[in-house]
Amino acid sequence: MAESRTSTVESPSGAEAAQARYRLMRLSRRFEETVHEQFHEGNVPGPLHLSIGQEAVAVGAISPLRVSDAVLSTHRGHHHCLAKGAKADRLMAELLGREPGYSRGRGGSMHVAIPDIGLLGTNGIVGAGIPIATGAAYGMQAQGRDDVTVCFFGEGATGTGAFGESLNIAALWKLPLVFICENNQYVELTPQSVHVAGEIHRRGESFGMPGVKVDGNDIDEVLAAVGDAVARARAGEGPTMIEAVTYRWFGHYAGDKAAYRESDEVEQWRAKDPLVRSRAKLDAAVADELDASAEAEIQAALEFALNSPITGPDSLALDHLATT
Ligand SMILES: Cc1ncc(C[n+]2csc(CCOP(=O)(O)OP(=O)(O)O)c2C)c(N)n1
Repeated sequence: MAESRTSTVESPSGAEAAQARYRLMRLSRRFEETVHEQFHEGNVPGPLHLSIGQEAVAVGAISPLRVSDAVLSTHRGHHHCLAKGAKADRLMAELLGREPGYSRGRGGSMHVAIPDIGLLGTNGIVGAGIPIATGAAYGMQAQGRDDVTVCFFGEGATGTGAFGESLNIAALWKLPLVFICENNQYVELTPQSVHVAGEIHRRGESFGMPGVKVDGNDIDEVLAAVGDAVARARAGEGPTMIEAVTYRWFGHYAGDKAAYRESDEVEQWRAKDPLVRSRAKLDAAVADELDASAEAEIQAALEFALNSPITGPDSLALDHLATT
C-alpha cells in the first residue's frame, strides 16, 4: 500500500506541520459554521451534528496516519473526514444534497465513505463503527500490512455490546487498532455522569490494553498519545484505548437548543477553545495567513456546492444496479 501521508497533514513534527494542523482545525471550524448557516437557510436536506469545539481530537488523532490507514467515524464526523483528506468542496456538496458530493448528495453527513483515502465511513448508528473497525484491523493484519485502523466513537457508544466484544477480540488478536472515545460530556441530551459507569479509558485496561486519558482540547497531547498508540499498533503490539475529554459547543443536532446545559458550563468550555490554544503557539502573522487561506477554501467550497446541481431522482434507480 502507499506510504504517502494524508494529503492535508504532511508530517507529524516540525513547525510547518504544526501550522498545517492549525489550518486544518480552522478549516474544520469554518466548514461547520458555514454548514450550520446553510442549515438555517434551509439548504441542508438532512440532520446535522456539529463537533465545533472538538477539532483538536480529529486533527491530532489523524495527523500520524498514512493514506492507507483506515478511519471509522460517527454521526459527528465532518472533522474526521476533512482530517483524513476529504475535499471541503465535495463534502460541502454532499451535505447540501448536490451531485458532486461524495455520495452524490444522497447520503448526507452520516453516510460519507471515501475508500481511496481510507475513510471507511461516518455512521448514523451509535457504536456501529466499532466492529467495522475491528474487522478492518483484522484485514490489515491478515494481509501482513503495517497499516492501522483508528476508530472514533462517543462516550454513549461505550454502553453498546459491540464495544466490549470488539475490545475483547482486538486485545486477544493484537489487532492494529486505536480506539478513540471523544468524551464530549453528553450522550444525546443526557450528561455522561448518569449514563457511563466508571472511567472510560480504564475499560481498555480491563482487556489488557493500555488505557490513556488526554485533554482532548490540547492537540499536542492528543497527537502524542495517538502517535504512541499508532506506533504500537504498527509494531504488532496490539490496540490502545484513548479517552479524549472535550466538549461540543452546540446542541446534539442542529436545532437542539441544548436547554439541558447551564450557560456557564458552555462558557467555561469555550474558554478552553482548542483553536485559541493552538493559535497561541504560532506566530500571529502566520496564523492570520492560515486563517485567511482556510476562509478562502471554505468560501470556494460553498460557492462550488451552491452552484452544483441538486441531486435529482433521474439517476436513482440505475445508480444502484450492477452492470456487467
Ligand atoms: C443504536 C442507536 N441508538 C440510539 C441512537 C440515537 N442516537 C443518536 S446519537 C445518540 C447519542 C450518542 O452519544 P455519543 O455516543 O456520546 O456521541 P456524541 O453525540 O456525544 O458525539 C443517540 C442515542 C442511534 N443513532 N443509534
